[in-house]
Amino acid sequence: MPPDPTFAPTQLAARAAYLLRGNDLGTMTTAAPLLYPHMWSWDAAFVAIGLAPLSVERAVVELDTLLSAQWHNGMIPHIVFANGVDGYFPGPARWACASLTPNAPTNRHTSGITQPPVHAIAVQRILDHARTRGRSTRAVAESFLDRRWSDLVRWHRWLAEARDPNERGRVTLYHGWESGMDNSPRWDSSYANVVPGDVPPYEREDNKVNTDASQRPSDLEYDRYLWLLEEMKSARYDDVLLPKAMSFAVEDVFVSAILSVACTVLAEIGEDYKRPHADVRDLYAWAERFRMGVVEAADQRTGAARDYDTRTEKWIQTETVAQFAPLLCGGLPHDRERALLRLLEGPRFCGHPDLEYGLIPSTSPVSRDFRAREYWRGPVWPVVGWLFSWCFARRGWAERAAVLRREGLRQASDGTFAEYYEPFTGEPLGSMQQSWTAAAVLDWLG
Ligand code: 9WN
Repeated sequence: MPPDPTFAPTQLAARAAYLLRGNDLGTMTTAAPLLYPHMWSWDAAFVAIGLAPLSVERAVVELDTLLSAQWHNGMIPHIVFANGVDGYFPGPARWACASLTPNAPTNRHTSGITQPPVHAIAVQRILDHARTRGRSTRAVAESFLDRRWSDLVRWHRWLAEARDPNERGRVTLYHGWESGMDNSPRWDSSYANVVPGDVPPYEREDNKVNTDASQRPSDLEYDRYLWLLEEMKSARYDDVLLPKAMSFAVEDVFVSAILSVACTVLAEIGEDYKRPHADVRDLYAWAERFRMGVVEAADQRTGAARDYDTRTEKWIQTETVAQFAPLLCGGLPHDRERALLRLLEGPRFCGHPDLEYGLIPSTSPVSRDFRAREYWRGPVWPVVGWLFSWCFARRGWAERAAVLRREGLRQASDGTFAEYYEPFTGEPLGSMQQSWTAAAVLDWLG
């Protein structure tokens, strides 16, 4: 059943633009008005992608705000807190970053972990749009690049060095939130080894906003999330101490594929805009290292990629969207890539006969881990569809990119701009008015 009402493309674009305007605090856009009243790192990059067709200038401000909160070691933190805004837990007091580490900025409150590095894609989209505008807009985009180039390279360098010190080609995460796919079944076995110790008392805010418990992580999951924060704090967020302090440490194949793509994109920008040769060379080298790391994580027959638990030294095999990481960055031998595309388009994922839209569920509907409504355990996340469609277009798979765009827009035509959707019914779930959902629509319609 098509959703009712549905909005035509021009109406939908207007509503998406209106939504971003409404979520705009001035120099940052909240990830969502109630549930997420601050700036999130990968959300901000997608928001900038959505803002670019509306205003290159405003898109630049979004990335400038994020980068002005970059840590001195190069990390972009996963949350930049809006000044004086409460309503999200864990907030600045719980993270206590500035009092624990000199790496944290002192002029901004941030969290102490990171998120997927999609930002170079936003920079590319900004430059693309700027090229179609007048001279003053082009100058805004180019001076942004002058101002922030070294920060962007430092960000990628931090991921490549601090989070892959042994050059295995995969980014290590110390918290499931760092993956952006918080409670994905990918992390269940690793979280099972996280035994919460003395977690200081806390009150969740998320379940006051979203009162349907079936759509959010459980209390036990939250205890573990909060325990990992305590472990990090005991290591003072120190890159060198974290590997020993943390009871959760996984090599994330999806983040690694994103990093590989982002390094290539930034290197290409560097070549086009005549940035230092040494930076471009490093970026290409990291792109290759992480592509190889992803390929090494792929099943020999199906090409499906796995994460790796560095605590237990075991590969993690689950049927989630992350299996398709090699399709983002490339590098698989031809036959394995064909097999992986068949898996994606077949009945275990997009081709499942009961799906409302031909989109990628976060977990395969035939997996025993699948939960149709529960956050990253099944629902379709629009922004993930956008990422795949953008990568597919880049890889020359125009038809596949177009299908994801078409289905993504059909799903979004209900006008709720939901955070995620129930795969079989198309019911909007989680937060409504989610900024990155509107951003994906704006890019698709731009
Ligand atoms: C924790 C903001 C963020 C997204 C994540 C998504 C969710 C936060 C939460 O919301 O995570 O970072 O409180 O559940 O999982 O991908 O960036 O939209």
